[in-house]
Amino acid sequence: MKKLFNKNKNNASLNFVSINIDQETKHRLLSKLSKVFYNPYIQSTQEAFFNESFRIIRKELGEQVYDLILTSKRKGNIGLIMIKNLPIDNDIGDTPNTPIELPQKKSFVSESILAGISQILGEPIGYHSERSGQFIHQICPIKGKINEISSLGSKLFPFHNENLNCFPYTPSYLSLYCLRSDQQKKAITSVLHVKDILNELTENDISILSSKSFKVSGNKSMSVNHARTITLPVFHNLDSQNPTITLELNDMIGINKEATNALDKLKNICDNSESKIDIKLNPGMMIMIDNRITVHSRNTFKLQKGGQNRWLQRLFIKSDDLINWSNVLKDNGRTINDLIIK
Ligand SMILES: O=C(O)CCC(=O)C(=O)O
Ligand SMILES: [Fe+2]
Repeated sequence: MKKLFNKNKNNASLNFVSINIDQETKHRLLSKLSKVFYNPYIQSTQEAFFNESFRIIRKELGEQVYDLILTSKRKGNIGLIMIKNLPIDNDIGDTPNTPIELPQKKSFVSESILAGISQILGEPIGYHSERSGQFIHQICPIKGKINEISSLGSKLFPFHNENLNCFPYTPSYLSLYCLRSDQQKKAITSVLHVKDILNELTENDISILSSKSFKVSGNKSMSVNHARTITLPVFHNLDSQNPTITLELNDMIGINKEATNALDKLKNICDNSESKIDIKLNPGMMIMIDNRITVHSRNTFKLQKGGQNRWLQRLFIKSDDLINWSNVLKDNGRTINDLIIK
């Protein structure tokens, strides 16, 4: 089959940047960020928290690393940025038990790393119906939801993009920061570039998958019963060199037989792709994933007793101003009122 796009030396179209923070910078960041006292989980101090964390990162991350992230954003074709050896809080406490339970820890080092570095790419955003509108999400297995196919479970969470039911007001990036890995170190987050999916499909499949024939409904981690269902294509902007993707393998259904068959084929390609980048997140490791040009997944992992479950923190970022976000943003300029998206 003729390949539509050329691969890079990793045999994948995914361009990714990997950064290692040196020990001196790590200690400096820990010392400065330990003193951030603005609470990211309280409305009255959230803005001050975002400003303060960005100010410290701007100053202390080091010009080289800062510029590398900024340049990656400008290029627009970097699907994944990985940063290792970042500091976390001295005592992180137990993994939270509910999606909106706040961490027990006394400082906000991990939150400041997540928010400070993510702001190099754009503005943090939240969704009214998701996790009570919180910006920093605790990503860990939640009692009663562990068998759910979502970021609250521990079962295979197949390839997806974030918050498709709010399309086109979907995050441009999602950032994930690891505070605790699963004890067996089996959890793997995988990222796959849209071009590597397109390369495996026939012209006819691509044409079906570019039609508005795929239905998705409310996100499982939405805390309010969110009813919006949307029908959209899987592939967009195919006439450019930078196609984009909106896929949710778990929830999406084809609206007719042709669409269902094409989606099945797509699922098979994603599941068996040799071009995906597999990442084992360790404490102090952060990834920023472009939610427009890649899809991501996570495999099954084991639960742990005594507050020791795997624990990530997540933040959504918007950097895409081609659409008019102001139509759906609340007065704080950050919360998307998904209840009014038409
Ligand atoms: O647990 C992971 O590694 C990723 C989960 C996920 O897809 C998400 O939080 O958006
Ligand atoms: Fe996700």
